[in-house]
Amino acid sequence: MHNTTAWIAMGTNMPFAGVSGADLLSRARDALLSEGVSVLRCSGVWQTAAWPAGTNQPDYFNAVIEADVGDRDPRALFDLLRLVEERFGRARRERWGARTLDLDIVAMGGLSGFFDGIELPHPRMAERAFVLAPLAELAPGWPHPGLGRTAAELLAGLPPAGGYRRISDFQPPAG
Ligand code: PH2
Ligand code: MG
Ligand code: MG
Repeated sequence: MHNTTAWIAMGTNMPFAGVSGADLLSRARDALLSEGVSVLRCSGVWQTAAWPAGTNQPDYFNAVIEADVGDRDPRALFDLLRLVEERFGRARRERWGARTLDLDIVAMGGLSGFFDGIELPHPRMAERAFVLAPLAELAPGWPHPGLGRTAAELLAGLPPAGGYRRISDFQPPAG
């Protein structure tokens, strides 16, 4: 598995060390760069209502980055994402609770199945506008290997929902 393209979803709805929202996402992107992940492109930053509806949490800020993860396999990438989450103060309390930083592997190329416990594509990505909207900016034609539909088609097929909007471009990496 060489030069695999991965799409990594980023989300935050709690500040860490006084940093929040789009600033926190760009710092997380810089942390991935410094860990040797070649970030190729970034979606815009989207402000999205917490999902599922009714969880009474602050809005999230979401983005997707496209990266060349070299010869990392899904488990190695997952472990690296965990490490960066922890560095940004991530504590795991409840499932779907508010979080400082969430980094999820959306997909790696066309991989489909379980890889050392990591399911790809992410099992819930196809239902989530907060993943599909930024993904479709970068890779509208990426075909979901299990569903046979592209990112853009999956997004277009979601029930109409408000509650998400693109608020800015991603800031360029810190000099
Ligand atoms: N992440 C979750 C649960 N709910 N809702 C939004 N809008 N954005 C997220 O990133 C998000 C969520 C679990 O990781
Ligand atoms: Mg998540
Ligand atoms: Mg996660």
